[in-house]
Amino acid sequence: MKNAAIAAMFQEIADLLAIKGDDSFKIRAYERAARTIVELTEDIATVAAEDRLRDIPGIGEALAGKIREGLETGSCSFLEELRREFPAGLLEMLQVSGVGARTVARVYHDLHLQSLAELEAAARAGRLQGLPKIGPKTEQNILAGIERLKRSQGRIPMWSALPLAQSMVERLRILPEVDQVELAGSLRRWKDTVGDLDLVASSKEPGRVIQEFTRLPEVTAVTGAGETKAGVIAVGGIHVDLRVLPPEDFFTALHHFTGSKEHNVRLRGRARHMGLKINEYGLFRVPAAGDGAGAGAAAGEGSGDDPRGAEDNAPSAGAGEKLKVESEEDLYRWLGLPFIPPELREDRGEIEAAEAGRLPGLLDLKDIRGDLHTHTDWSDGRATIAVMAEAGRARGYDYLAIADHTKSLAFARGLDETRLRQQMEDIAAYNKAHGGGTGGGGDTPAGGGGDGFRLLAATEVDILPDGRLDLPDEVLSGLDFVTASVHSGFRQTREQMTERVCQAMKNPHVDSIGHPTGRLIGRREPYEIDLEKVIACARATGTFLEINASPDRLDLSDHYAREAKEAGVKVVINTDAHDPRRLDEMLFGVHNARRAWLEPNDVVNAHPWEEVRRWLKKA
Ligand code: DGT
Ligand code: CA
Ligand code: CA
Ligand code: ZN
Repeated sequence: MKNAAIAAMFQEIADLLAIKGDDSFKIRAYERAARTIVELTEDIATVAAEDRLRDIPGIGEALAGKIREGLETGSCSFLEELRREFPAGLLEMLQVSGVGARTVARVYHDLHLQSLAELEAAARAGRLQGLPKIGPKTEQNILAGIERLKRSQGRIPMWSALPLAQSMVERLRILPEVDQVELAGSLRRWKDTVGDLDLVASSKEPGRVIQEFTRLPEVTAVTGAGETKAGVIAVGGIHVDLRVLPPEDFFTALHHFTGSKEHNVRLRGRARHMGLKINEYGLFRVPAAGDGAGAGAAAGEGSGDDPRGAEDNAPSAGAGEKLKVESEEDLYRWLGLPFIPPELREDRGEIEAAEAGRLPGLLDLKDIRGDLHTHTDWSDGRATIAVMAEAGRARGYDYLAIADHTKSLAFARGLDETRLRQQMEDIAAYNKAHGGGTGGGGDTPAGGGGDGFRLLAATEVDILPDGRLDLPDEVLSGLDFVTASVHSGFRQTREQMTERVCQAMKNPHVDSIGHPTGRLIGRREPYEIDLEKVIACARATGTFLEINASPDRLDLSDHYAREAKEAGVKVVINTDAHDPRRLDEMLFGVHNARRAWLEPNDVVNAHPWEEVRRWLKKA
C-alpha cells in the first residue's frame, strides 16, 4: 500500500514540474519512477529498510532520498516547496481528462485561472479558444471532461482512501493520550466509494488528540478544529473527520459514526418503542410516564418521541439513566438484536432479518479456498506461472487458476490455441513436480507428497462482439475452468450487449462471466447491459457470475451480487491479479460479497476444488 503513496508523491512532483515548465528530462524521470514503484512487486518500505532502493531501475540517490523521506514523514520537502509555488486548484484541473500540464500552465500563466471552477467558467465563456494550440473543439472537450469529473466527484474510490485512513488510525493509536481509535463511516462499511473519512477516538484529553490529529503528516489543511472534533483535508484532497469522546462513550460513538444514517434512524425508532434513547453520546433509559411526578415525566417522554430530537441533543439533554455499553454487541443486545456487521448496516432488510434471527452467516476471507482468475507473463501479467503458483500456495489456497487473455486481445499478448496448449503442458508439469493434481481436468485427486495445492489450467476467453468466443470448443473443453469476459465493443446497445453475454453463457464450456459490467470505479461507467436478464440467463444455463475483487472494479457490485444470490446463481470471487501481490485484493472482493449478504454456500471458491468441479456444467 505504501508503494501507491510514494508513486503518487512522484507523480505530483512530475505534474507540478510540468506546470512550472521545468526540464522535460527531469519530469520524465519522476514519471518513470512513479510507474516503476507502482509496478514493483515488493513492498517499497522493505526495499528501503534493506538499503536496496538504488537497485530499482531509474532510482538514483536523489530519488532514493525522497523515497526515504516519504516513508518517514508521508511527504517530502521538495514536493511541499513546489506546492507552495502554485495554487492547489491547478492539480484539480489536471484531473480533467484531456487537460495536461501544458494546458494548465497556459491557462494559469496567460489567463490567471487558479481553480477548476475558474477553468469551467472560462471555457463556457469561450475564453480558452484562441490560446496557443486550443481551438473550439478542444474547448468543448475540456468542458465535457469537466462535466464527467463533476458527476463522479465528491466520491472517491474506497481503495484509494483506505491506506490513508489506516495510516492515520495507526498514527493516532500510538499516542499516549489516545485510549481507542477506529475507522468509522462508509469506509468501515466497505462501500465501494466514499464521500469522506470518519475516525472516532476516545481519550481523557480530547484537546491534545485534536491537536496531534491536525498535525499529522498526511494533513494538508485544517478546515475546522474544536474541543472534541476536527475536520482536515489530507493528501489527495480527501476530507477526514475526527470525533473524540470520553472512553465510556466510545462504542456508542463508533456505532453512530459508522452509520449508515438510514440504519441509525431505524435503530433509533426501535429504541424509542423500547423506552430507550440512543444517540452519539450514549444509550439512555427514558423515564416512563408513570414513574415520575405527573406532568414533568410526560413532557420528558414527549421530547424523546420526537424523531429528529434525538440527534442533536447535548450529552445530558433529556437523558434518563445512562446504560453501560462496552462493545457494539452490547448496544445491539440492549435493543434486543444480535450484532449486525458494518457491511450490512444500510437498512436493506438487516434489521428485520436480525429480529427474525435470520441474519446471513457472512462469508469470511478465511473461507476462500482459491482464486479462479489470475494472469501471468504469458499474456499481460507480470510474473511467471511458477511465481503466481507459489504465491497462491503461500496464501494457503487449495487451488489457483491461470487464466490468461486470448488472442483477440493482441495488446495484452493474448494466447492462441497453440500457446494455450503449451501453457497447459507447463501447468501439468508444475503439478507433477509439486505433487498437485493433473492440470488437464483429470480425476486424480491431489497426488501424494504435495500439500494438496493444485494449479488449474484456465483462460479468460474474450467474448467477441457477436457473442462468439475467441477460442474453439476443442480447446476450451480441455481446461479446468473457463471465464468469459467482454473487453471490446463497449458501445453496443443494451440489447446487443445483453444478448452477446447470454450467448456466451449458453456455451457448455463457459463456467463463469468475468467482470460482468466492465465498470472501472471513478473512471469508466459500466457498459449498457441488462443485468437482470444476465442473471436469469446465468441461472438457466448454470453459469457462475464473477465478483471481480480488483478494488477499482468490484464488479458485480454489491447490489447485483445480492440479486444473483437471490436468483440462486452462484458467485465466484476472483482477483484477476496480474502480479502476485494483487492476490491480496481478495479482501476487497470478500467485503463486497459481505455487503451483498453472501454466505460461504453462495460462493464457488469457498469450496474445495473437487466440489466446485461437480457444479460445472460439463460435469
Ligand atoms: P459517505 O461519507 O458519504 O461515504 O457516507 P458516510 O456514511 O460515511 O456518511 P457521513 O460521513 O456523512 O457520516 C458518517 C456517519 O455519521 C453516518 O454514516 C451516520 C452518522 N451521521 C452523520 N450525519 C448524520 C445525521 O445527520 N443523522 C444521523 N442519524 N446520522 C448521521
Ligand atoms: Ca464518511
Ligand atoms: Ca463525515
Ligand atoms: Zn478481463
